[in-house]
Amino acid sequence: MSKEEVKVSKKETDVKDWTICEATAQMLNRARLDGVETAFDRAASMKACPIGADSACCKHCAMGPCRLNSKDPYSKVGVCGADIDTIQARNFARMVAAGSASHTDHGMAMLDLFRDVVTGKNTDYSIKDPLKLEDVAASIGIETKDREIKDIAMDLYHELERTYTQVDGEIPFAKRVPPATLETWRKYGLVPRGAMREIMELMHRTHMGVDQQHENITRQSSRTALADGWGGSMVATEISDILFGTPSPVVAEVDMGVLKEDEVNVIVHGHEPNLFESMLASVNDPTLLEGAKKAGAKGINLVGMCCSGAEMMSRHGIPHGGNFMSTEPILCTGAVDAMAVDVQCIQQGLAKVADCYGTPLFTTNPRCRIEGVTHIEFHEHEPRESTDEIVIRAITRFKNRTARVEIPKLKSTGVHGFSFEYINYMLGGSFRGSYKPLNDNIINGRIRGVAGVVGCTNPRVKQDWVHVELVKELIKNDVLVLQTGCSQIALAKAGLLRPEAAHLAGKGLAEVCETVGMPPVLGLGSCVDNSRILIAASEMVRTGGLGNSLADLPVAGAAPEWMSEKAICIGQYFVASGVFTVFGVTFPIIEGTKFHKLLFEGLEKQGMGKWGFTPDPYEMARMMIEHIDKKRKALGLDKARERVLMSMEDRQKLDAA
Ligand code: NFS
Ligand code: SF4
Repeated sequence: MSKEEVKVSKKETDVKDWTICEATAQMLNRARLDGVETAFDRAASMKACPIGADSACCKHCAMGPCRLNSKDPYSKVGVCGADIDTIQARNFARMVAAGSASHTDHGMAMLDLFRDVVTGKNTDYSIKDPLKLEDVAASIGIETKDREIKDIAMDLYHELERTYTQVDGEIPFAKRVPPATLETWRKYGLVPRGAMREIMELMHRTHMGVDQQHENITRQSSRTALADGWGGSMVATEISDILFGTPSPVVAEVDMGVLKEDEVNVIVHGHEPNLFESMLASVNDPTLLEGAKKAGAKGINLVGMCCSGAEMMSRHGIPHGGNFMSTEPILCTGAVDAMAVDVQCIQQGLAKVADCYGTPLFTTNPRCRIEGVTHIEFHEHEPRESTDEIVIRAITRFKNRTARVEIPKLKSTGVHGFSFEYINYMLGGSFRGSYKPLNDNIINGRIRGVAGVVGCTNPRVKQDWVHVELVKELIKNDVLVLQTGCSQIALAKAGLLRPEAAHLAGKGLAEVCETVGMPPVLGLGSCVDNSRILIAASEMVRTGGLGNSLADLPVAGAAPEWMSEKAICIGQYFVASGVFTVFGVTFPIIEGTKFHKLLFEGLEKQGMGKWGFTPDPYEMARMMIEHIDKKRKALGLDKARERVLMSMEDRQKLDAA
């Protein structure tokens, strides 16, 4: 396509084909008028490389890069002789390694902060939830009775550090895994030692000329992924809860309409809650508020985006501006007076868009700098230095706003913050919480099963559409949906995270929602909070009546609009934990290859879960429900559901027959 043609086709595409998020669509039109380019434009003009999309290429050494034939994958091998299964398994493994590294490095940063708080080196943060601290400590065998919080905390720190640095043995949270699942992992050598060791070994094994057997590579991929789900991510969640508070339901507003024309708007976009917590303190500082007033603003409006945004929304009800694919468009409102980013999912394209609208963009983390962007480093021992400075710059920008301000008048109110602990309490409905009511409702068939719908948005598919259609389809069929990350934001915008959405649910699920007063879609927080889903699933096994291992549960997972390596890692740890997990958009493996068969069939035969793929939300729902029904049948629960869902009329018909 020539440049001219690209221009024409860009004009011809209706932005409504790119997104169902109306605020994002409005801003994409604004961007066009202003001649500003976003990732949506770039995705439309850059075709995905077909060989790369199939993972049929390797550039692990300079004898290559080697390209195999994706149509006839066994017709060729790489210069070293590597076949398609080796190449695909290695590429997949490296995605897992990168994803696991991202979550575990984030978790380790949280743990570093925790250590400094416990030793008194850092006094800017404190332990907000000592009860959770005791629970987590007890869950991994630390004595908590009659002990000082500080002593328990120090022991907990030392134990959890093993999640990363241990060279031999099993990571601490392996103690939380249902015994039958743990047995399977031990049998195949999948129990992680420490994340650093697993990631290192996986990188080693995928180097040119090392592991060249796709099954063996995949075992290490699973082990590395589990070091994320039951390791790095779980530590990130638990330590964040201990330091910043365990979420419980809170009402929050989502969508671009949360920006305020007459206030200084500060957006924090990224993944680490410590920066955001400090920003929350800065925007409430009387001196800075005074400064904002002097500049003519009514106040300072703090808004989150992506995952730390989802966490802050779940913990404190901080409004959320939108998910991943809205991070560039929101800048087109002209209303953003500063955007502070830390790590992960920060598109380099933000720099140019921010520049076009005179929005100061700041990087804050030593791990993430962007060419041409001002870096104001965030130091945990002096957190306010960075965030105060960013707020001051935002106030200055407010005073000198030149961009035309256009804020889409769209926002949706929902309930967020369903931590594992709260679900326990909510369902138990008493002082001593319990998952028994959830299990009972699954056993009696009112709830058919549970689905985790998570993950990114991706300009290769219509933003939010696959998420929303899939979730609607699932709840209509009595599947309770748990959500995290950008998916949760998509459904919040669509209005499904409120109790009133129960009318969209099937009869059985609606009845449970109405009795408990909960939405049919529960928002759990950020992507590292997928660990809450693992903990909830383990509790379902422990509570009883639904089998012995995680693989026995009538549950399924999905990332319908995924894009990141983190998502692949999450998928792999769900699968290795025993969950059927379906991805949309594209899948980086050629169908019909041995490696494809291993992921999509073989792992299940080993007592784990398996992968599934379809870009179509209705087909995705069908696959997940079919799997849930298969598990119900294996548990002998298939009859119960028919009984409970039968209407009076049906019953009479049956009697008459
Ligand atoms: Ni998850 Fe969070 Fe969103 Fe995808 Fe990115 S923000 S960690 S990777 S895009 S869900
Ligand atoms: Fe080619 Fe083998 Fe080198 Fe990969 S490792 S680039 S397949 S020669």
